[in-house]
Amino acid sequence: TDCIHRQSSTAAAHPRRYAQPLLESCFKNKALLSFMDAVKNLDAVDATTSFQVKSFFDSAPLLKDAESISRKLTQFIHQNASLTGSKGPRRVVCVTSGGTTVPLEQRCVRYIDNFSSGHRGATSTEYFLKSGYSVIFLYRRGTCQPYCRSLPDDPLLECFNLTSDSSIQVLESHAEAVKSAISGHHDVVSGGYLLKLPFTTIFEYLQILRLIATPMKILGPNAMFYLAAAVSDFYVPWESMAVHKIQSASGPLDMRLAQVPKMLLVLRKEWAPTAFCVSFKLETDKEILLEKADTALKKYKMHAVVANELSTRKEVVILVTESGKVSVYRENDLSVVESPLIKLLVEKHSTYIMDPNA
Ligand code: 9Z3
Repeated sequence: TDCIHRQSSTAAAHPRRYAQPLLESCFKNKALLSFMDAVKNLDAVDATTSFQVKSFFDSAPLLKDAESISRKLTQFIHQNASLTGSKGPRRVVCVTSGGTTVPLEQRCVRYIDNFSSGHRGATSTEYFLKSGYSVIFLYRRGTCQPYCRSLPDDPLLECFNLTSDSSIQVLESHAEAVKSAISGHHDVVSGGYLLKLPFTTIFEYLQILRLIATPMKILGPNAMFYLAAAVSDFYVPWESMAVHKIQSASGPLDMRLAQVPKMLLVLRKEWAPTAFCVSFKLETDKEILLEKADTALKKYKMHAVVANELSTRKEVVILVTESGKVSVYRENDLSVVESPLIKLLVEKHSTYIMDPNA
């Protein structure tokens, strides 16, 4: 491209003499050719996004335990891919849950966070498992876990008691919740149907998501991505981040955040081209919610987008697909909106599996 820039300014001054050689050198330039290929294929990830995605991963801090995560994933996916139930091969869904943090210092003392409790991801995981899916639960450390919804915030201190002979007793008031948490969790973990992978930062989240997508490819259309995590839109690139704790003595903090590259289209087109992909759209202004969800559906080629508003997210969500918009409500105060939502998505996934190219 340097060469093209240099030649194009000279060529601008002498158009006839330089036009032909300039064109030839353009077509010999591999970067330009691959850019033109990308432009020809409008469905593909554009060159700018590809470049931003590459820079994001190249400069991200190395993922600790990448090898052991990959090993666990390969084993989990191969084991589940060999299972067949009454409805055909076992389906596997990657559920992402909770919010990503954005560190402000490499030796991190401070970070930017968001509100997400992980309730949506944890509850959805339970309903996917109930529907016969195996689940890779990619969750933010410390957020809500599957089967723990009915437990108090501090289960150890609030559910259990020490008796006079030093044995542990479950308080009667929490006995049912503890029993169902233990048995629900035990069944799916011992059956090999649930794999939990934790993340904290945006760097860990996106690196693990990419690691998950690669072995998921062998599942073809039986794979699903259900992206409920609240992912940071802005971050501090690792190489421009302060190494040590930022000092307050230096005065007010002036900081420029870069945009996190939009990975949804990359996931859909490159990492997991045959999987059924569901993303979430969150807004606080309901006037723009549906328009934004529609844009996400088209721009990132999602199979479905779940639109939700911050204040009503536990009561209603709107499922946006190419065939229209459906409002999904929880049945009553004791039920959860994830129950009808997952039922609907499982139906859509079944239709997709029958004809992925429809
Ligand atoms: C969601 O919209 C989830 O439903 C919530 C769930 C985060 C609202 P909780 O964890 O809340 O149960 O407390 N997740 C996606 C949010 C998001 O970051 N979406 C991006 C966007 O809106 C697209 S990936 O731009």
